[in-house]
Amino acid sequence: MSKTVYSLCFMCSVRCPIKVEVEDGQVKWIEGNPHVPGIEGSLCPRGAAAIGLFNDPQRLQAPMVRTGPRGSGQWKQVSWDEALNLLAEKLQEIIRKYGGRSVVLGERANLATHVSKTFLRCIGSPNHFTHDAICKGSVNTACRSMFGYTDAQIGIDYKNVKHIIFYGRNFFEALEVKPVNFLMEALENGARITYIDPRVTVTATKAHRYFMIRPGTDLALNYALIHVIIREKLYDAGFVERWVEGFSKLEEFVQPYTPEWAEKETGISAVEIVNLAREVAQQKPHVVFHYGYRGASHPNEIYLRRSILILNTLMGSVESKGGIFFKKGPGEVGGKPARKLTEQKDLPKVDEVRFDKVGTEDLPLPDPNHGVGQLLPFAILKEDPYPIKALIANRFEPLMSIPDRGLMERALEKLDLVVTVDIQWSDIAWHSDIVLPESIFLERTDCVQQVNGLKPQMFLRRQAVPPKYDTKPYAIIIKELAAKMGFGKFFPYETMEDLVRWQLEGTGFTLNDFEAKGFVSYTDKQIFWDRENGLKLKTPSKKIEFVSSLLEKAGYPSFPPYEPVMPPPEGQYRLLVGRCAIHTHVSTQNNPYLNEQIPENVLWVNTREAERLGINNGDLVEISSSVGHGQIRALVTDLIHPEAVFMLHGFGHKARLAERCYDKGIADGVLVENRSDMIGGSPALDDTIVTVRRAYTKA
Ligand SMILES: Nc1nc2c(c(=O)[nH]1)N[C@H]1C(S)=C(S)[C@@H](COP(=O)(O)OP(=O)(O)OC[C@H]3O[C@@H](n4cnc5c(=O)[nH]c(N)nc54)[C@H](O)[C@@H]3O)O[C@H]1N2
Ligand SMILES: Nc1nc2c(c(=O)[nH]1)N[C@H]1C(S)=C(S)[C@@H](COP(=O)(O)OP(=O)(O)OC[C@H]3O[C@@H](n4cnc5c(=O)[nH]c(N)nc54)[C@H](O)[C@@H]3O)O[C@H]1N2
Ligand code: SF4
Ligand SMILES: [Mo]
Repeated sequence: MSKTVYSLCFMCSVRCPIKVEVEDGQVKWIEGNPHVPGIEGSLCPRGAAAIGLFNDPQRLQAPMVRTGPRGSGQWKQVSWDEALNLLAEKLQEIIRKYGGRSVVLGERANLATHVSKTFLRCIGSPNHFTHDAICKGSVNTACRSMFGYTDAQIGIDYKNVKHIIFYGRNFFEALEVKPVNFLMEALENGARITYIDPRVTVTATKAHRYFMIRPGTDLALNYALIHVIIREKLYDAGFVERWVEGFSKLEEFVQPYTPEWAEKETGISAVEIVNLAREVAQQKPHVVFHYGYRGASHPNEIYLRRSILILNTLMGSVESKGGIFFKKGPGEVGGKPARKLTEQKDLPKVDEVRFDKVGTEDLPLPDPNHGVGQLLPFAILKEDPYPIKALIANRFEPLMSIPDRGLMERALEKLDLVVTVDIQWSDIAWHSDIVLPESIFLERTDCVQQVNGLKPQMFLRRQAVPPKYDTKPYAIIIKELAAKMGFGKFFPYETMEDLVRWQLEGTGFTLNDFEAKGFVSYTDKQIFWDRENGLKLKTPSKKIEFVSSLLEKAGYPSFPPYEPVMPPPEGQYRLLVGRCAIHTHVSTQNNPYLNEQIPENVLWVNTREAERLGINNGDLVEISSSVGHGQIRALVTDLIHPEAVFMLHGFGHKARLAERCYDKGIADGVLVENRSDMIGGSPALDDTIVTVRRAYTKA
């Protein structure tokens, strides 16, 4: 029997729409959903490797309970009933002794996040966090400080862009299929790319202009760009006049930040800075300064992201074709979004301080919908604001994704209960007491994906094949656990299809409507708001706030003076980290196909520096920071700034049963210090200083 199923990829969390061909319960072929513009058949290498995941005997196959010391690898396979009974019992005991707030649930934001939030409200815990802060918290806060919208509520019209500027946004490697295809289309129509990174990435090689910037100095570049744009009146005066709050303060502030000043700080010539400002201004408002994700993550990140958003606003490229736009929800066309379990009226409210203190005076600005996950080890170790006793990790890997692995390991030791829901042997699963295996995305229907944008839509992940092993969808696992703890009524479904039907009630759409193409649209037309009078800004002033009431009310300046970045001492470097096209974060290194492509990471070292250190290409080097050390092979190259070294994130796994990637390369998180931009919420992942020397013996 063969069938075609429209679904959503989940080899990374971009969730590209896919078409899956199934024959006799086996996945035969996966391609991008041909009905979706910008996808039209395409997949990235990781999406294509999903078949390798489906067939991988090394993935989790049944619930497991630890029998030896934590991390020893001694496990007993148990039934779902046994696992969930044990978990319910342990949680109830902890809640009885320490209160619901002693339980933290951390997850990569996903389609079932509302299920997790519902569960925590049932048990009386405020402690839900997502990966968001660790990924792009400062971008989120910067967007709210300027527009009143989060970054997730803002999009980019790549297809019509005429010039796009990336600050370490490694667009063609750290990729999302649809935006890549749209930008390729724009390139064919003559669009230009400026790429700024201390390292020559694949994106740099596709750019029309590349700046090898001194690491950590992008803010200086931007202050100088703003200086030139204002001095030469290159900005969109009408748009600024109509929509901006605080322009004259900015004008005054950037006076001293000349291109000549920035040249000394950034290493980019003043002439080039002026040229860039003049060139982009010719294309306004179809110009995007990309606000980025992870590139250039330093403790003042919020101000870098704000400066990027200021540049977009000066170009008038807000709510314009080829600019950035506010995403439109179904309400815009009189429709209703899919329901979430958290909307249930009688669900208890929890009014307690969070473990990370987000929303209090200590940490007023990061988004409380996501929290600041990297603060978890500090909260556990210091028992501040109160003792944390249990961690549930779902689709999130605190040991590899929260910086400073040693710190997180010490924190885990203090917990009474560690539970992981995963699809494979991650390091956190390996260090858990109970491991609950989720069915992989090809094996499960998921909650509805509400996709807001120029056209609001809903997508659905549908089960393509039955689970190969004894696994379940997360929303079913939580429902069964909640039922055992007496909260079953807040989870009104037996199957995933029931839950989807419940979510769709009132939207006017049914499950069947997704059959034909895998998605439904609320409208056929793109919705742009009127740039004269129709921008529905959500800031207190209803303007784009260069002078930000959000920041200033919390006691932070809108334009802090620039603080120079000191070059590291000799033999020391700023450690930069990032992604490649072949792997997803820490998830795919054990995939049989992807592991074959890139089995371990190497350390990029600048050629001149390598000579000085006596390091040849391929040598084993010792790398150390204030929090950890390790050994890794050197890649000696001219393609990186002499003040920096670089390694791929995601290697150095320590779970023995993930055999292909076990102990291959090293984890950047062992070295990266756990320091954050405490205004915006992101960890400063590119800011740790490391010492590099040749290793004479293998550790
Ligand atoms: N293939 C693949 N694609 C992905 C992902 C994946 O895991 N794999 N993950 C997705 C996710 S969740 C995210 S957040 C995005 C991440 O997307 P990006 O943020 O584009 O990805 P990174 O690989 O982290 O790239 C960071 C770049 O910043 C550079 N950098 C470091 N310091 C500085 C600096 O001071 N200035 C400048 N200008 N650059 C600097 C680094 O050299 C590096 O090249 O990718 C998404 N897409
Ligand atoms: N040191 C350092 N830390 C970082 C980064 C970095 O570059 N360096 N990058 C940061 C960024 S941008 C991000 S977005 C985060 C990402 O952090 P994470 O979300 O922790 O990373 P992922 O690799 O996406 O996935 C984590 C876990 O999800 C599991 N998983 C995959 N699919 C499923 C599924 O269908 N169900 C379940 N239950 N589990 C599944 C994987 O097996 C893996 O163990 O990390 C951040 N942390
Ligand atoms: S970007 Fe690649 S891995 Fe991520 S969802 Fe799309 S096809 Fe899958
Ligand atoms: Mo991310």
